[in-house]
Amino acid sequence: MNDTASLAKQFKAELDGISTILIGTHLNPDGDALGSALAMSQYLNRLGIHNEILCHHPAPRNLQFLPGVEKVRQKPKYEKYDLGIILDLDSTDRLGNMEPFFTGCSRLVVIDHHVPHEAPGDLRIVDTSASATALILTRLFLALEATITPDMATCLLTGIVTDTGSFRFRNTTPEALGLSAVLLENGADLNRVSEEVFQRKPLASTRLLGHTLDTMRLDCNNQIAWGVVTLNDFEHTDAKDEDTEGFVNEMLFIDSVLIAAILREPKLGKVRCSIRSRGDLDVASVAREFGGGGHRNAAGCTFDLTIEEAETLLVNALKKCLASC
Ligand SMILES: [Mn+2]
Repeated sequence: MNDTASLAKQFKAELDGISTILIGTHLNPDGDALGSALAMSQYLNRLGIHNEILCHHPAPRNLQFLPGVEKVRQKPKYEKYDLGIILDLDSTDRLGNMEPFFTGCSRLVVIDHHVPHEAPGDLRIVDTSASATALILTRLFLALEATITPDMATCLLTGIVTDTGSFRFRNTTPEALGLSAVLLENGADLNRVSEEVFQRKPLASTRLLGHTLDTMRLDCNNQIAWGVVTLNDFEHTDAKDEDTEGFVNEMLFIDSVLIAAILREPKLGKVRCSIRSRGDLDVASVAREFGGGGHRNAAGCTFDLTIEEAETLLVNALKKCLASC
């Protein structure tokens, strides 16, 4: 906590005399990415500091309920900003097309919980043991004695709920529960967050899930399961890439499965993979092998290959990962 107090002081010092701030987060933003960015924006609004949020992709359907989400844009207003604050990412290339706007900022603050890749930033508030970036931000706001409004609390809780899988993953620490309770006291709407993030999806998504589970592949005595969603599957069901969110978990739920993966081909020559594992199996190292990253039990990477080529490479690496344990 002392560490938080000193980082909070340094963060406050970064805001001294600043009039424009650019807030950024990663490609394919999740609840932690957008929840953190929006909470930061609302904190800066209360301080009267002009701020904008940039993200390579717009907010996905299940995060459209987040207060202030209309602020997320793909283009900045000005040419140069005093300060950039990037949240929930470990390297600036995860900013996608937004990267040059942030590397052009006079100073850069990084707030994150991933294992660092490149360690960019003039001030780094990074804690790899934190369940979510939103949790680090909650700590920071409390240390700064900032008012956490109900909207900020809902955004922050969305980050914690998303990254802990509704308080089910092993990163659900006493602190995650304790700070979530604080956010509830500040007016966060847990029921709304759970329903919007996890319990509402288009028919096309469920149809595509059916097809993906139907064609699921298994290897190593059913300890590895993976699904492949081709461009043709997307077109056939009218589903979007974001509609495959959670598919990989459905495969990990199978009792024999230790590693699950989903490969999607949202366009030809581009393959996105999400990988999940149980226990000590480190799939982040597999993802890093292919230029991706993440956490031990939840990681991802992208291939500029055909889906068949990507499948061969990934499955071989997953088999190695399983054998090494
Ligand atoms: Mn996160």
